[in-house]
This record gives sequence, C-alpha cells and structure tokens, in this order.
Amino acid sequence: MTEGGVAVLLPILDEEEALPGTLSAIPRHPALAEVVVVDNGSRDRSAQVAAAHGATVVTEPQRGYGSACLAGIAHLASRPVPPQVVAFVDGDGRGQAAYLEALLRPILEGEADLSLGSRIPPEHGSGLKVPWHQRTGNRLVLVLVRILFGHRFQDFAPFRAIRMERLQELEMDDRTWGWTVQMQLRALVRGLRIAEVPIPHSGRTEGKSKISGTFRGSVKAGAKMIFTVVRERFRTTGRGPPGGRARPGM
Ligand SMILES: Nc1nc2c(ncn2[C@@H]2O[C@H](COP(=O)(O)OP(=O)(O)OP(=O)(O)O)[C@@H](O)[C@H]2O)c(=O)[nH]1
Ligand SMILES: [Mg+2]
Repeated sequence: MTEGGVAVLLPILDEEEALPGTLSAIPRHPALAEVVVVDNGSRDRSAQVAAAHGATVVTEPQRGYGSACLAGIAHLASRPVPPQVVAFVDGDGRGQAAYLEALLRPILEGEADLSLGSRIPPEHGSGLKVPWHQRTGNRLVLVLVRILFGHRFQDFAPFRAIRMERLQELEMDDRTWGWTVQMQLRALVRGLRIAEVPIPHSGRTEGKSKISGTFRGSVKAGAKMIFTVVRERFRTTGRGPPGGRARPGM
C-alpha cells in the first residue's frame, strides 16, 4: 500500500458505552492512517469518548446512517492525502473490528475493490442468535436482489472496505439504512471486483440497539432496504446487464 493508507469510518449514534471496546479492537495495521467517528447527533458523550481514544470526530447533524457515512467520506476526501481504502465499522462493532485485517486482505492484495464482511449465520458456527425479524428481513432483501439483479449476495452487513476512488465513482447518495444495499448494487452494476469475506456474527455487547435489536427497528430498516433495491433497479436500467465481476463466497 502506497500513500494514503486505510481509514476506518464509524457512523454512530449514542454509542458511548460501546465505543471504547470497538476503538480498542481496531488492529494497529501498518496501513492504518486515520480512525474517524462520525457523530450523528448523539445525546451522550460519544464524541468525547471517541476523541479520548484518538479518533477524529466529525459531526453530522442530519440524521441517518448514510448521512453520517457521506460526512465521513467528505472529511476524508478533503485530506491533503486522502486514504486509498475506507473501512466501515459499526459503533458496537467490537467483534467485527478484530477481523479488519481479513476484511482488508482482498483489497490490499489487489484482488478486490469492495470487500464485504458477510455475517456467518449461527447455524454455521458463530453461535449467536440473530433475531427472527432481522433474519427474515435480510433474507427478503437478498431474494429480491437475486430476482432484480441476478446476483446472490450472502449479506448486507455494514462491516466492509472499499477503495476510496471506486467509492467516489459510485456517487452514493442514500442517507438512510439503504446505504449498504446501494453500495453493493452500484458496485455490482459498475463491474467492481467484489469479495465476500465470512465474518462470525458478533452481536452488541454494550449500549442500546437502534435497529435490528427491536422488531420495529428491523421493519423500518428492512422497508428502507427493499425500497432501495427497487429504486436502484430503476436508476440503473439502461446501464447494461448487472453482473460485474463479483466473487461470491470468497
Ligand atoms: N449515523 C447514524 N448511525 C446510527 C443511527 N442509528 C444507529 N446508528 C449506528 O449504526 C450502527 C448500527 O446500529 P445498531 O443499533 O447496532 O443496529 P444493529 O447492528 O442492526 O442491531 P444490534 O447490534 O442488535 O443493536 C451503530 O454504529 C449505531 O451507532 C443513526 O440514526 N445515525
Ligand atoms: Mg449492531
């Protein structure tokens, strides 16, 4: 890896309890250039906790997971030397962060532009029970993508890494929970090389769930993801058949 290195981006809301564990779990990879926490209007001490752990804190008042991601990317793009790779980690992502090197490997070895940390379901050994509403919603979105885009993704998990230049070419604009779906579908349609790295599913161990920990949260996020799949299908019509150079199961 030459200039720029890897930046880790954490879009967060009210994560003061989980952040210390997550930030400490990020491996000190030689290519790691910056850790950016985007605070999306937290009512707790998330921003202070992030700064105390050495992260750059970016504030984004407009609510939404995608809004926070966009603010973080704008911050990184404005750096004198922008990073070459951006990795996304959730605020409660202590368990994911430990797998950062495995996630980055396909990109750093020049095999992929986008590397997706796909959660291994508990029946395959991760031992963690995913709530039924989250499992059902996720499956529904995966099936819909298969029908409308002809591609079998394993997951739409937020833990992922992408080459900065490729990310900017995707012209991402989803400000909500459609963010992960939009990124994968646009990467597919534009022919990015996609790797899916199996990551054991590790649930939240600190702080409060905002999305799939509750039935209401799952329904809202699921509806947004389904809407995003359909919208992206219409938006990308005429760009040629989807397919890309995805490498499922890698
Ligand atoms: N920027 C932003 N981030 C949010 C918002 N709501 C939640 N998040 C963050 O999004 C990530 C995922 O939220 P979680 O509450 O962990 O949702 P989940 O992973 O589906 O569910 P659990 O892990 O079971 O709690 C975390 O980093 C949250 O802090 C929001 O409105 N804006
Ligand atoms: Mg979580």
